[in-house]
Amino acid sequence: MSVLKFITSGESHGRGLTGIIEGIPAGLELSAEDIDADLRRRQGGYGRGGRMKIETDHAEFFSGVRWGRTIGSPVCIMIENRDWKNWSEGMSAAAECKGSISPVTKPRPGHADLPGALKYNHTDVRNILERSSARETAMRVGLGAIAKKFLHEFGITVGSYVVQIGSQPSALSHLLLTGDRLLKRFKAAEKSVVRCPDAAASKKMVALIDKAMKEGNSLGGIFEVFITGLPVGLGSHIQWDRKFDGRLTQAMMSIQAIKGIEIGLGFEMGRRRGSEVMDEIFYRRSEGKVRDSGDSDSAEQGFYRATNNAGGIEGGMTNGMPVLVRAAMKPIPTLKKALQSVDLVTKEPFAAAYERSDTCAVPAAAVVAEAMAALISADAFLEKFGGDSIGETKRNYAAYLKYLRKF
Ligand code: EPS
Repeated sequence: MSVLKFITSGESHGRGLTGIIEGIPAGLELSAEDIDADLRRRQGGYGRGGRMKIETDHAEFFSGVRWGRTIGSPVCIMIENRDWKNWSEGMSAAAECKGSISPVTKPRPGHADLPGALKYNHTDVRNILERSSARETAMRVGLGAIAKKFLHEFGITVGSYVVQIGSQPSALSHLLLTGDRLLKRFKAAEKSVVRCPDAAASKKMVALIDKAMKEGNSLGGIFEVFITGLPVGLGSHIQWDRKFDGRLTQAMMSIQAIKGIEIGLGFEMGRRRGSEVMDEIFYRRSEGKVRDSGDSDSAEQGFYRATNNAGGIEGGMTNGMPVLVRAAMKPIPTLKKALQSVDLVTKEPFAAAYERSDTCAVPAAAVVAEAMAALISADAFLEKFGGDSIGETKRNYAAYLKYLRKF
């Protein structure tokens, strides 16, 4: 991140999660409900385990907001872990509580357990799994909601939808859409328990999750995240670490269990010929209907594209088309079906035990990915337009748009 900074803390069964974001300009309207709405979206989704029945995530401001607006100082929020009451000794900071619960010595394959225990010299895997847990993503969604609120001031929307759960695909075409149709998909996804806009596929996905749940197995899947309304020119071609796609994919890949990312046509690009994948450039002189894309994003005079195979990014810069990212999540590694592992202390083999777990968290992961996409977009936006107050950022942005129209 170059202008915005954020950090989270908190263990899954500790007292709660905290997050600090610095760099949001002063004057942004912000309420706890703005954040809670997204926290609820992350908690939903068919296939979650018993933990989500315990938690009702709610953000509390500790700093940075006064009388409903940001004041320019770091914004700190906290989300309480309701499950903490069952763990207050087992996860206590007090030395005298040591030994109040048994250590976890059996690392689960697919989790951070073994590499983390070896790296940090722990024989109690709890010291690793408490932080590697996807519980931490609640705070990313909290901070991401602040970034979304900021982006909203500039007509930028971030959304997501699920396209596949396990072996069950949807009938959704691959990442070629422009603004309006993405928003339509998003609306339909919000009505689906698996966040999939294809109603027929949603039903089959639910049935597949039920089957996996009965068998004590787990499922991964694929989702897409879009960002509409981004102006041309965020990120830069001039250095590897300034490229918008590089920044975005790092953010996506940092989400627990994400194993694959594509931008635009992605891997399919590698299978097609050059003449089939480039997004040709057109120019519209005055207001009027876009030639054939139906894209409301490009209603003004200027350059536009009729396709979006590049997923809105060329040369590491946004090109004015919606940014499109697709990510694959692996199945959750905690299973009823025993997996082979080795005890950290006795070095004896065992079959990894089942703990309370989710069966499928793909719908939730898509909401987390929205948050990460929002944070990266807000950072790149502020890098280009600056501003210590929202008014200043808006003036700077308006001047840029005027310049683009006259270019
Ligand atoms: C998680 C295991 C489960 C999930 C948890 C992530 O929690 P528990 O061990 O308490 O049953 O429900 O996700 C959340 C708590 C959350 O808020 O998303 C894991 O091991 O990653």
